[in-house]
Amino acid sequence: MTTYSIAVLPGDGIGKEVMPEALKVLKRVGQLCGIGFAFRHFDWSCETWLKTGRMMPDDGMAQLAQNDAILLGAVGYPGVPDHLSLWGMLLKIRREFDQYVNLRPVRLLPGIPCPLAGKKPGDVDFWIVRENVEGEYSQIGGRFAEGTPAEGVAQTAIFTRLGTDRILRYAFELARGLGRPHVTSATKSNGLFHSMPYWDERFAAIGRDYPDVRTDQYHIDILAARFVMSPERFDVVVGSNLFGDILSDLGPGMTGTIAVAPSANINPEKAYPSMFEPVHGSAPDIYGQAIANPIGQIWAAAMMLDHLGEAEAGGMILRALSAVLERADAPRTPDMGGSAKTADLGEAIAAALPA
Ligand code: GGG
Repeated sequence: MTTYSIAVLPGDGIGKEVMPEALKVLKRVGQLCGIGFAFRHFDWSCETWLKTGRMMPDDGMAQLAQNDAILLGAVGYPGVPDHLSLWGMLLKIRREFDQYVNLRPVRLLPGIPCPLAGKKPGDVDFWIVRENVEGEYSQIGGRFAEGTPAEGVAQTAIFTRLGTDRILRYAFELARGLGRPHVTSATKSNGLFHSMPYWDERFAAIGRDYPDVRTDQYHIDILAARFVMSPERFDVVVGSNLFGDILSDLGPGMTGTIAVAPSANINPEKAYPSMFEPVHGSAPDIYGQAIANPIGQIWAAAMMLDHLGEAEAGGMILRALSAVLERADAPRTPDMGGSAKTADLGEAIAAALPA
């Protein structure tokens, strides 16, 4: 039996509430498929920052590096400036483990009221490939002329040839592998004078290596509108760090609730552990009520299994959560229009796995 060492970081807020449900489902699927998990728990969070001034200990990355994968909940909580908590843990892990691909599915699941009129499961089903370690997310810049009428800030975005080409290539390979040879690029080359014309240039260059893959590109503003108006036209959408982040909240928002959306931070070369998390954050407004939807965390665990080469087990989880949502009497958390508790839904998904 293969046993995987999984670093478990619930993090902040509802991350602590949804993580136990994902572990419950993983343990059950592990029993069914003969997969062992050694969960190593880390309680690093904004509470750690308040006590120590850091999100994780000095040897935190070395501790994480010893695992096959990382399962993360949420990062950020009132009392700690968001940019410090994010850069102190989430973005630090993405960068130092070169998890340059952020893969996020946008899929309308059964049984969830969809705000887009007339759409049913199958109509909205595509992938967002977000560049995850450079671009607009940068610590380069600073304040100038502080305290004077000329005060301002500069924030620099970085697009390297290596970083741009490898994410574009990943998107093309994904589209080919899915048998849906179509890649859409998110750009804004009419407004961003340097970065986005370069992005477009590299998109065209990499695209020439994939003559079988159809391409199109939209400025981010009209792309957002097209997401809402005609989501069925998309297969794989590739975007920079910021554009991909925004689109991958918009996408799940269009499917009724962002709480179901997972996110895989992948180092495709497997030189470092990859990290799997729900798209959602720590949701302090509902933390403590035990009503958070655990599906994003559970689906993230399924993506982790796919990455580890356990696609059969990952597929079982997806089928179980769809089967639960298809039931009229399914426990639904408030974001899905019900009044169920987090654990009720997690339990139902674990119970829907084959006996
Ligand atoms: N689930 C992880 C989490 O807390 N995400 C919230 C967030 O703000 N993420 C920013 C990002 O993905 O760049």
